[in-house]
Order: sequence, then structure tokens, then C-alpha cells
Amino acid sequence: MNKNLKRLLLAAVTIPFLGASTTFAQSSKAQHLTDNSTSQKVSTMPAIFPAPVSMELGKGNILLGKSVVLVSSSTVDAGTSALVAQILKGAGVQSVKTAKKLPKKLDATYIVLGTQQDSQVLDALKQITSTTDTAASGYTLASKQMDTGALITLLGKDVNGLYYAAQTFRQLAQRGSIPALVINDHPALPIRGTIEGFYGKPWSMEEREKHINFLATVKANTFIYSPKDDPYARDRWREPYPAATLKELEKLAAISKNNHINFVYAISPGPTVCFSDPNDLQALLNKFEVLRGLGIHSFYVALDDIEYKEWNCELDSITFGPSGAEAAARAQAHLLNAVQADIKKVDPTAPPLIMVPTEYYDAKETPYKEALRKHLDSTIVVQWTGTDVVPPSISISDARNATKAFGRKTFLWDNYPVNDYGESAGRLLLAPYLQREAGLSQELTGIVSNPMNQEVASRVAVTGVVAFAWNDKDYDADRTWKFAARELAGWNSEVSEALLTFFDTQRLAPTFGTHPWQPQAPYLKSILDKVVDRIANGDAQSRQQVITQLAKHAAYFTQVPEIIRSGSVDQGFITEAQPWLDAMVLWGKALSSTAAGLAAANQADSSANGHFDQAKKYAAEAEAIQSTPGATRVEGPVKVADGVLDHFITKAPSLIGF
Ligand code: LTM
Repeated sequence: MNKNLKRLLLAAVTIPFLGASTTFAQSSKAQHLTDNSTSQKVSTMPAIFPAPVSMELGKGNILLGKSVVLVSSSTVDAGTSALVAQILKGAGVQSVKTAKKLPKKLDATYIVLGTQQDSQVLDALKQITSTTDTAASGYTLASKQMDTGALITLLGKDVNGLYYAAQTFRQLAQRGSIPALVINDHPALPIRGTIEGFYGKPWSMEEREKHINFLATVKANTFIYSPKDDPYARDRWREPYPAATLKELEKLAAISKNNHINFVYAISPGPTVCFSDPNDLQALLNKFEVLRGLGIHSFYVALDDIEYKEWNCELDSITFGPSGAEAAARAQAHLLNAVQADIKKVDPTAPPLIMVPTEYYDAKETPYKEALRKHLDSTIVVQWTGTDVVPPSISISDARNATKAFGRKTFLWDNYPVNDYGESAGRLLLAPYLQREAGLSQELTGIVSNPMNQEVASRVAVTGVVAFAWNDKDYDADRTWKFAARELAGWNSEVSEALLTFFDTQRLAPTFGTHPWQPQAPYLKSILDKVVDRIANGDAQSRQQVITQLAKHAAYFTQVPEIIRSGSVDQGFITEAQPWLDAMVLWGKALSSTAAGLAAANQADSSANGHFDQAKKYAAEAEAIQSTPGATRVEGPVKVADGVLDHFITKAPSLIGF
């Protein structure tokens, strides 16, 4: 059978993850190609991620067509202008004319952009709606058919708000036609993004560049550079960076600025610093000064994972007294307050210093936290990871306790999807971002995700983290997860479906303890549980039916890696996931042999044993596949739907006696 036809048939028998929304993914593409006057009469509510605060549909759709007129102003920065130009090009617009103002009657599609300082865009917007979003970084995007043309306005409260309006416009334009609507939107949390804060192989500069570009698309605004294995940031923090690295950091800072991302540089002097030594303070300030010269204006001192109950130098014991947790907090505050004072002096408009304390992993009252609260400059931003290093959930009351313990609202460092610790060995962490209570935005100043060594794979979770931080009240974990799959699949619905089937096998979210905070492979488990149940409780015919379904699913499961590798997915993901995709093929074959064994057993056919033996062989081969050497901190065999698939394959031969 033709390979593609076989794949289509397999896909058709598989219960789709995307369900009704698959239809949307397919129809949106079709709409782009075939929109006509009938479909233009009906507008549909678009799916925008992160979910906007409010969105109201008007009547009809606006087709961008081949030419538009742009009414821009001096309040539009280069990054936003470039983004709008790219969106129009991507939507097939061939001619972009510019005009200084709107004509009285519109005979073309006019796009007006600007900030609240710009009366032109305010006046244009009034022709569609009287509402505007005036929250910090907020925006109003409105569109309407007018006269024989159409009007689309993008109004930002400020330059960041305008950039976010353009990002929403990007998602709307991908649909081909833009419904008449009014969107008022702003972020719930002022800081949203990623902290590259893991152990093991740091991301390359190219990966960082790609990640920053990705962050911009989901309206994040922060990238914190803090790889534990950058020697110039931790073990040899006093030493200057090589010139080549400085050049690359300068490039990253410029890319970040263009993307409205705050690039934060973090240093980790804790392992060797002498808190009271003016030379060490000067070494920190010098490092920051060099980076400031490259366009980096936001700084961070990380004091996590250090020995803090012993001094590194005699001078600290003279200055702060006997070593211990309480004295460490006083010493840390002494150094950081001096750094913050310097930032204020030399770069008054720069954001305040950020720090992660040594006791970052709970909100319990301790002598360390009490001293930090008392002595640390109140403008310094404090990070915290929740009720544990990798917490199973985070509630508003947890965050309230942290506010009390650290004497200010905290900035959450969420250790998901990082996979640098023992319990995460052999795993990609590809679950939806869950168990964070809606309303947390009231009690935090921001959230950043600590990602995996694998940059592209991390985007699945980071999309959720950022969407939650933008609008925690309307955050839908499952829909956001599926959106992330579609984005990764380049909006190919067959590939999105395959990706979700793969994500399911990497859904277990471990903690530092024995209980994961998200279970492994719930979708696959529901299929396998049904097989066990029907074999136990059904008649011969219903047993046969469920075994046939299992065989079809096993065949699809085996094909999933090939579908993922077929072209539309970012090559970075294919490389990062390679051992898992290889193992999935073998696990799929093991499941197929198991299904064949069950089918034979159901007919009292002794060939069943041969199939079960073959399944065992495939499973053993799959279990032997190792992570890519050097790619991840904890190396070893990769896991695929472990505890679900392997258990089923082991148990299957005992389900039917003959
Ligand atoms: O979480 C923090 C503040 N520090 C470290 C991270 O660098 C590390 O990636 C995570 C996960 O292992 N745990 C930590 O303690």
C-alpha cells in the first residue's frame, strides 16, 4: 500500500487528540485558499494564545488581499514595524502603500498603528469602538469593514502594548481573513518568560536566538541568561568573558530589544565570593559594566545551590560574625544592596536587580529569610520556586506565604520543564502546564520557566507558562498545549496529532520525590485499560474487536515518529527528540506484536507465544536506547510511556489462557 495512503488510514482509525479543533486547523487553511462572499458573511471567534482579556466579534471578515495602506507614526518602533511588514508579507499582501492620514471614505484596507500618544490612531479607533485598554503594556485591536474598504487599528498603551497588538494581528492574519472584532488586552503579570537556569549543556547562542524569537510570539518579555555551566558566570565569575562571547551576547541583546524582550544577565558568585570584600564587589560591578556597554541593562545575582553555612573568607567572619544561615542572609543583603545602589547611580532607568536566595525552595519562616527580609533593599526583586524545588502545585496561599517570608511579592522561578535532576532522567517533559492556581497573578510579580537542555522541546511548556502569566484567569491548559503542538507542527493537522501522541508518552512530570505531579501517558493508558477491561469482561467478539482496535493503534503509534520527521516540524526538535522517536518506533512494534499475540490467543492459537516473545525482544531493544551523549545533564536510557506501555506488554500474555 502507498505509504501516505496507509498513514491516512491509520490516522483515521485513531481517536484524535485535537477532536473538534482539528476541523478548525484544517478549515483555517482551506479558508485562506477559498474564502468567498458567503463565508465572508459569517465571522468566527478566533483562537488567540495567550487568551486575550476580552474579544468581541463584529460582523463579517476583512480579507487582507493583495494591497493595504499603512498609516503609521513616529511612536512605532523598528521592531514593531518590521513585525507588521513580515505579517503582511506572510499573508500574501504584495503592495503596502503608506498614507499620513485616513481618508474620509475608505476604498481599501487601511491599517493604522500607534500608541496612546498618537491622536491619529485614537481617532481612527473611535470609528470602530469607544473602548481602549489603558493598563500597562495593554492594547486595543479593532477591525471593521467600512465603506468599500476596511479599517484595522492597532493601539498600544505604550510601545510594548503596540508590539503585543502586532503579535495578535500576526495570529489573526494567519487565518487569511480577519474577522471584524474588538480586542482589549493586557498582561496580568509584568514579567513573563524563560530563565536558562539549568545544569548541563547550556543552550548555544543560536538556540538562545531562536528561543528569544519564539518568546516574542507568545508575548513573553523576559529572557534570563543564567546557565549553571557557563564558567564565566559561576565557577570563574571574576574572569572576563572572551571577546568572541561578548560579541555573541551583544547580538543577543540587540535581538531581544527588537523583540521587546528584556535580556537579563545573571551571575552566580556564591561558590567563592567574599561578601564583605570591596574587591569582589568591584569585580561584580566591572562585569556588569562591560555587559552594559553591549546594551544589557538588567542584572541578576543568583545565590542558589551554594554552601551558605560556611564563609569563603576570614573577612566575612570578622564583618558578619560566626557563619550560619542568618549571617549569610545579612552578608548577601550587604553585597546585593551595594550592587543595587550602583545600578541606580549609573543607570537610573534600568530595572531593579533580581536575585534568587539560597533558601528559594519554600516559604517557611526561618532565620535566613527573616534576616534577608529585614536587610535586603526593598526594590530588589526576589525569586522563589514554590513550596519545593519542583513543586506539585502552586496556590495563591503558597504565594501569599512567600510574600510574607520574603517581605515583598515574589517572582516565580518555575522548575518546569527542566530535566537536569535524577528523577527526570531519560525524559523529555512535554505535559501541559498545570496545577498553578488562577489568581496567582495577584500575588506574584512574574513567572519564568526553567527549561530543558532541549530548547525547541521546551517551548511546549514555556508556551503554557507564558500564557498563564499573561492571563491566568482565562488560561486553558489543554487548549494551550494543543496550540503549542500546532505551532511546532507548522499548522499541519496530521503532524500536530502525531506530536500530541508523542507528547503523551513524555507526559510524566516528576518531582524531587517519588510522586510525579503529572501522570504518565494518560491517553495511551485509557486505550490499554479499555483492552484489559474488554478482555476481562467481554465476549469473544468484543474481545476480538478491542484487539483489532489495539492493533490499529499500535500501527499508528509506530508511524508517529515518521510523521513527526516528515518535514513541517522544526529540525531542532527532531534532533533533540531523536532517541525518543527511535525508541517509540520499537515500542510501537512491541505493541503491534503484543496485539498479534492477543489476537492469536483469543483464537486459542499457539502462535501467540511467538508474538509475545517478539514483543519482548522489541521492548528490550527500545529500553536499551540511550540519550544523546552530552546533550543532557542526566544521561542514560530514554523512557517512553514508562509504567504504562511496558507494564501492558509484560502483562498481556497472561490476559487470555488457552
Ligand atoms: O531551582 C533553582 C533556583 N536552582 C536549581 C536549578 O538550577 C536547577 O535547574 C533546578 C532543577 O534541578 N533545581 C535547582 O535547585
